[in-house]
Amino acid sequence: MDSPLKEIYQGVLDGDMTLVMSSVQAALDNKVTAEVILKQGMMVAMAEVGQLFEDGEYFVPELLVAARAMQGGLELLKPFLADEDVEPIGKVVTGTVKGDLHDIGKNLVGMMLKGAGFEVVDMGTDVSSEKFVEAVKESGAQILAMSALLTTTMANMPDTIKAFEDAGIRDSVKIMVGGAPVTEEYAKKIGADGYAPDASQASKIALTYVS
Ligand code: B1M
Repeated sequence: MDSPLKEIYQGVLDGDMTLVMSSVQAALDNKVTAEVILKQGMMVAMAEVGQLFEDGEYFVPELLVAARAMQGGLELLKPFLADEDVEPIGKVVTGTVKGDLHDIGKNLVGMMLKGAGFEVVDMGTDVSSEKFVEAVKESGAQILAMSALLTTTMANMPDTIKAFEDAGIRDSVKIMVGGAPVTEEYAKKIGADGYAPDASQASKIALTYVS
């Protein structure tokens, strides 16, 4: 790993936002692409943070500072991933399902969707089925992209799909799902229209819904 990437990795692992931000800037200055910084620096580090948590070496405070450090780095990458100055080709409502506070992956999905030309209505985290329905109705979005990071909260995805059916608007919106515990098989089982394993796939699939 090159030096700025090593520092980004170490910074996320240590929850050192200052180090992450300065090394992301250094990598960008050295013409390292946002994609490489993200995939080879930050995401590898976050996977390691998750492993250390599973092994009982890290606890929730370490997860929190690692997440804060990663968000700091992402802010610097945002202009390279999301283009805010283009006429939107469609509207997507994004959000993390009820009971779930993880938002880094969902934010990345939002950035890539913006980069692909979509307007994004971000509902944040811990979003109830009713709120998702309301947001799609109010915004007129063609697509809903839901995220879940916990095996316990992914069960709120089918509940949300049912809420769209109950509201009589299921056929007017494409529903995509994603997040670490979510699989293609699960997406099919719950009646979602699409599944994306990562943010760039999510934007590619969303494009097929508006073309
Ligand atoms: Co939590 N956490 N966490 N956590 N956390 C996980 C998810 C966990 C796997 C860690 C572990 O045990 N190894 C585990 C879940 C186990 C399970 O359910 N099977 C876990 C746990 C247990 C918990 C708590 C219960 C811990 C506790 O309190 N005892 C608690 C739950 C709180 C809650 O939500 N109610 C908790 C809390 C937290 C923090 C708040 C401290 C923090 C989140 C901060 C934040 O997000 N602002 C946190 C973190 C940081 C993690 C890990 C370490 C990292 C998650 C992350 O940001 N990854 C995580 C371990 C891991 O994932 N390895 C873990 C980076 C991100 C870029 O990846 O979100 O997967 P990801 O997104 C990917 C894809 O999944 C996809 O695209 C992205 C990449 O391009 N994607 C989508 C995501 N959403 C999509 C939506 C789409 C499409 C694609 O729509 C179409």
